[in-house]
This record gives sequence, C-alpha cells and structure tokens, in this order.
Amino acid sequence: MGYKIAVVGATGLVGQEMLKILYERKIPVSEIYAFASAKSEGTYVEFGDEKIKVEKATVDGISKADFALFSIGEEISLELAPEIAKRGTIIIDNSNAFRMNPDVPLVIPEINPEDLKNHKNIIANPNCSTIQMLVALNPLHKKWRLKKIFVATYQSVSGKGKDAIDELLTATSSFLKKEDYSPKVFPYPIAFNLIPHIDSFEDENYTREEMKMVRETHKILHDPTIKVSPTCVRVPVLRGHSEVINAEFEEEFTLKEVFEVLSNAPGVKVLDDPSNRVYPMPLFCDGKDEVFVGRIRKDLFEPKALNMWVVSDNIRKGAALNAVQILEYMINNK
Ligand code: 2RA
Repeated sequence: MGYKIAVVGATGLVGQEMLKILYERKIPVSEIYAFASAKSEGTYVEFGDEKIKVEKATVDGISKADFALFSIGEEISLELAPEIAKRGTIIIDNSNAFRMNPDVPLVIPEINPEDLKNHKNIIANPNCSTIQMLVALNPLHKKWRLKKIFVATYQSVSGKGKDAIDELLTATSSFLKKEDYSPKVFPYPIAFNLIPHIDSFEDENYTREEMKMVRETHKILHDPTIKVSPTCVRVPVLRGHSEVINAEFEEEFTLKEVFEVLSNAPGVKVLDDPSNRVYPMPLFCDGKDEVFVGRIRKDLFEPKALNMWVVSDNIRKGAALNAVQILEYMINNK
C-alpha cells in the first residue's frame, strides 16, 4: 500500500529536504509529485534516483495527492490550501498561514501527536525556533511544569531561503575584498554582523518571529499561562539555529535529574562535557535529525531555573523532518 504524495514548493530548500527525507525514511509512496511556483515549472528535482518534473502549483494538480506537504510561503498556502483540503487531500503546511487557526492542529510529533485526531485536512508545522525549543523543554515541562521561558535565538540565514544563503556568501566575499555590496534579502549587511530583527515588527515592538514563539508554545503545550520572553536574532551562520534558554519551573529539580530526563527524551541528544569542550554547535548539526542540548546549568540565583544551549538543523527538524514525521504518524495511526 502506498500513498500519493505531493511536495509543494519542491524547488526550495525545505521542499528539497522533504523529498530527501521522504525517500530516506522509506515513506510508502505510490506516486510522488513536485509542485512549485510558475517560474520553476518544467525544471526537475530529485527523489532518490528518480528525477521528478516540477509542475505549477494549482488546486487541480495538487488535489491528485492523498497528502501534500506545503512549503511554498504563506500567500500561496492561503490561496490554495483551503480548496485542496475541501477536495480531500490532507495538507501539512510549513508556513505561518494556519498555525493559530483553532481548526488546525499545530504539531510536534514528539510532543502533541494526539492533536492530529481532530483536523479538517489542514495540519500546521510550527516555526523552526519553536520546534527546537519545545523538543528540548517539553520533557522537563512534563516533570516540573514550565513557568517562564527566556529565549534568545541565533538564527542562521537558511531560515530565509536560498537567496539568503547566497547573500551571506556574496556579502562575506565582498567584505573581505573591500567591495561595495547592497543587501537585498536582509535589511542590513549580514556578513560579520548580527541583525536583531526577523520578520515584521508587531505590537509592543516584538517581531512576528518572536510572537510565533509565544503563541505557538501556548498552543502546542495547551497552556497559555507559560510566560515566554523571546528575542530573535539573525546571525551569519549558513545552517542551524541556536538558542540560549533560561527556563523556570514550578518545582525544584537536580541537575542530575535534568541530564537523566534529557538523555532519554525523544528527538534530543545531550552534548555536554565542558571539560572536554563538548557542546552543540550549528556547524556540526547540519544534516542531523536531533535537537542538540548542552551547556546545561542551574541558574545561579533561582533554584527552580536552568540555563541551556539548544542547536538544531532548522531545515530538517525545524521544517522538513517535522512535517514528514507528522505524515509518518498519520500513516501509521490511520
Ligand atoms: C527564519 N523562522 O529563520 C524562519 C524560517 N521559518 O527566518
């Protein structure tokens, strides 16, 4: 038994990773379709050894599939997904379009797969920064209940797509050659710089990216009382987002217990041996599935709080892998 699966946005970084992961994880596929915007129509993408011709994303085309994994941007998701869902295709959407819609489950399979029971053919994949933060925090939350999260992100340029990767490379080389370079993707030069601004500014001077971390945490953990205090920063790293997290819990715990819980947590790998300089870094998480956690310490002043450093491949667990895991869960629990 196989499923007809469409990847919508197949030529993008996340779309190509989705195809790779569908193949790697041996998802039972009877037909695979690749869709993208009109400018990529007729090009080819790879699925294992096969070359798949890219079709223009349309309602009629995508509705041929049993499942459609979308990573084509909010605007096209909003335009196409509702009608495709109405025709019976189950959509797993990686954009921000439906995440806060009460009819749409927002799912991290390691945390809230039971939310998949109630869907109306659209399921949302959370934002990359939320996914890695909650995969690391949820096992601790289940034991000691989260009260407050302070998080600062160090987000790689790949979160903004292929053009952003090119911009970092070109900007770096221009900087070294002392040539002029005007940024096109980012509001300021990204080479040798940090930009504390991801997505647009919202109320109270928080960015939309920061508010995603607040709202998505509440929805996924089903607890709007958890205080989330985020600052999101773009850094000149190609791939892999990193986060400094200070988390405060309702109950006290020992560091030994924290290591035990995290070492047995699904999707988490602890890399923490300071005397041997072992800690997670984005350069070494590229292409890996896990959320890496290190620099785990008790807060110096608050006995119920801890600090940690969390790194993950934003294109894999932060986007494509999480979407494929949702699909896998749905197939296995039909
Ligand atoms: C970023 N969070 O890194 C976005 C991608 N979803 O820009």
